Amino acid sequence: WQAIEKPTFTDITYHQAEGIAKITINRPHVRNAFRPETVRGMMAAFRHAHLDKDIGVIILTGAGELAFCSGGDQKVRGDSGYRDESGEEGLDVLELQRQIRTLPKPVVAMIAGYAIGGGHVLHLCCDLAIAADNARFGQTGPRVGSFDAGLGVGLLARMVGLRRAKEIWFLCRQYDARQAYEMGLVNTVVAVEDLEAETVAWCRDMLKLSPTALRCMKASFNADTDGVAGLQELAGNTTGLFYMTEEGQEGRNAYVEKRAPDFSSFPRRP
Ligand code: 2NE
Repeated sequence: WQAIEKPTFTDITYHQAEGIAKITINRPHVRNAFRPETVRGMMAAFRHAHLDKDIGVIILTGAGELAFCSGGDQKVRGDSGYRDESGEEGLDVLELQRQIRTLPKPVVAMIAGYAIGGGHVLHLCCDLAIAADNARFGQTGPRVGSFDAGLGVGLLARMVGLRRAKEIWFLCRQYDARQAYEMGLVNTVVAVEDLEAETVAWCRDMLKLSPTALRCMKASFNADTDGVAGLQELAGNTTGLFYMTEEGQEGRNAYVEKRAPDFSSFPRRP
């Protein structure tokens, strides 16, 4: 897989090829911990991949083989949040989580090494997770004076069940790739040297499928957990499909042509 680099970010890299975008957290000296600039870069990159009609699937990963992501950078954590270069405290990571969850293309977490703390929550927000055999998973919040009681709890409990989710948050232990697979946290485990090839193979399989079907299925998986906001996301897709029908277009045409709409030729299907 020969990807082209688009070099516009400081803390991340963005590559693309064959309909696949790869967003890589590039701070290996801190096990790919994120700071405000990293989150801003990821959000811009996800937005770019979302809007790019050539992209069908997105991979999220971390640079090197030691970590996917180790969560918030504790060295820039101030007394009320994470500091950026200007000294301002604040992190848009919850918005990033929602963005990964709602953008209408599959997002695959490609995990070598640690997926820990807020990095673990990021992989939970992805649609699929491919783990290398050296991957390690866990939450650390209660140890370092933090927690993610939103998607970090809700998605985890849905994936592994309440007992396991409480264990993961209440004990802050680490779990290896095999344990993660057995809990339903990841889709498959492969040798670390095969990680990218396997992930790309999964992406290629998805790229052969109907983008509209995948888009609606992704929205549907969110709809039951996200209440009215989830229904809005799913319903937006049905409106988009309706616009593409002659029946939908008759309403617009009649308005523009200043006449009464004529829906008589459209069947009331059983
Ligand atoms: C990730 C882990 C288990 C890796 O351990 P190991 O032994 O492989 O590496 P080491 O030596 O701990 O780390 C290497 C370097 O990376 C830094 C370390 O401080 C070290 O730097 P030096 O001391 O050599 O200069 N590093 C690693 N993770 C970092 C981090 N998150 N922030 C800043 N520097 C980091 C081990 O390193 C570990 O447990 N890391 C901490 C994981 C953690 O607690 N993350 C924060 C959870 S809270 C969170 O993410 C969060 C939230 O709860 C809510 C909202 C937003 C974020």
